[in-house]
Amino acid sequence: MSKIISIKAIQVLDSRGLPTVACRITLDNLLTAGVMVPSGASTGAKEAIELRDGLDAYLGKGVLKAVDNINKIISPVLIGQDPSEQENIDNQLIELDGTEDKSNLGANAILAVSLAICRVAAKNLDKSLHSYFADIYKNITGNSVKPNLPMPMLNILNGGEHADNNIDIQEFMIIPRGAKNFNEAMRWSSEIYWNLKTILKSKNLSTAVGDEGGFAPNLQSNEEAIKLILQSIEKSNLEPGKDVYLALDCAASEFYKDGKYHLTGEGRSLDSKDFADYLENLVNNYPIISIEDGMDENDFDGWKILTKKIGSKCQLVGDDLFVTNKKIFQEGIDAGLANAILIKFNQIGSITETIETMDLANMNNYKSIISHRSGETEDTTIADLAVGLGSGQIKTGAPCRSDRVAKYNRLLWIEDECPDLKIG
Ligand code: 2PG
Ligand code: MG
Repeated sequence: MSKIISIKAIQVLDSRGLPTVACRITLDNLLTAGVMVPSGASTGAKEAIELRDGLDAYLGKGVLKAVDNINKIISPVLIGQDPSEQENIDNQLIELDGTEDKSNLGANAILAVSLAICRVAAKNLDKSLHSYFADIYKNITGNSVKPNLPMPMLNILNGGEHADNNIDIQEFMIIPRGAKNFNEAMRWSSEIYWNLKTILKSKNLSTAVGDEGGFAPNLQSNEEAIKLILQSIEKSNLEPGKDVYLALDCAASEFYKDGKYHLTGEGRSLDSKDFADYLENLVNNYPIISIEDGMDENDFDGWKILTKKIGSKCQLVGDDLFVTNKKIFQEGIDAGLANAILIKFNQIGSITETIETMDLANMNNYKSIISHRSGETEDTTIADLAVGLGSGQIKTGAPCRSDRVAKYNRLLWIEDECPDLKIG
């Protein structure tokens, strides 16, 4: 048995230039592994708490308190322990924190340690991180998963909180579903992305990018964004609705106020029923096969209307709605809300809980998508997580910006190393 001899955290920067937590763990055989945690902008209200210092430095966004919690509180407890005891270690971290929302030590502190434990344990067993994730899924849940390569969902046009343009819907994604493998999926996506750039330029529209690498032009409407993407698919000699499909993340909680969905870019406000009609109309007219957070996180009646209306023909994904939280997700399942869940490990704050939530999805026939955050680093853990847990889908931004591309590149390597893995 190998033992942990050191746990060290420091403050590093994420893709927005804001601080985040990095953590490195060393074993007695001197194997070492490190991770960095991501950070969201359009966060769900019930997410686990990301500890921020609130002092002058970094406009209040420093994470030195979380770093200190790792170095001074967590580290002494875990030194000497066996890193292959993932569930046990995560439970100790949860207990040490002692709050429902991890506000004491910080979800950013706890997750950094939880992920670094996975990485160093996998290394110690000389296993790839993705096959190690498949193993611990079995250990934690008693169920097996079939690893595969995820179908990428690439956010090539950004709006909402992720861009300074007038588009209300946060993410317009392409899904290269007709591609025979991950490599081809990425080639198509890159070509579509570049053709979109050419089209935007030819219309004198901005080609500056948003937080997730997608273009962020000012447009007349959400529908115009969809049309531009369809043009770029065709310009790539691909067929929308056959080779390539579309997905949206409305992040509707961001524009829901006083019972109305305010599409300020289009100058109109809709109630839940009308907004569900609006989305149904988009699904009927365009090859949209997935809509995330199509309703506000507390508008359960709206979610029911939407699920009833288009749940049989469209993947409806709960992100802010479920916040990767097993308890909240179970309530949503019981109420019949949505039919898929977005999995973001920093919403809940440990790998064990992430896996438990994922298992709940599998047990209830909800689809799952492993997801990045809008604030990312070069850390590629989610690529391995998507493969190991066999989620079949990943969303990690545009094929642009190293913080996004790092994940896709890791998946290209995995596909090369594991030719038996199938996509989707
Ligand atoms: C989302 C995410 C990631 P954020 O809403 O799905 O795309 O954004 O990390 O800002 O919550
Ligand atoms: Mg979302």
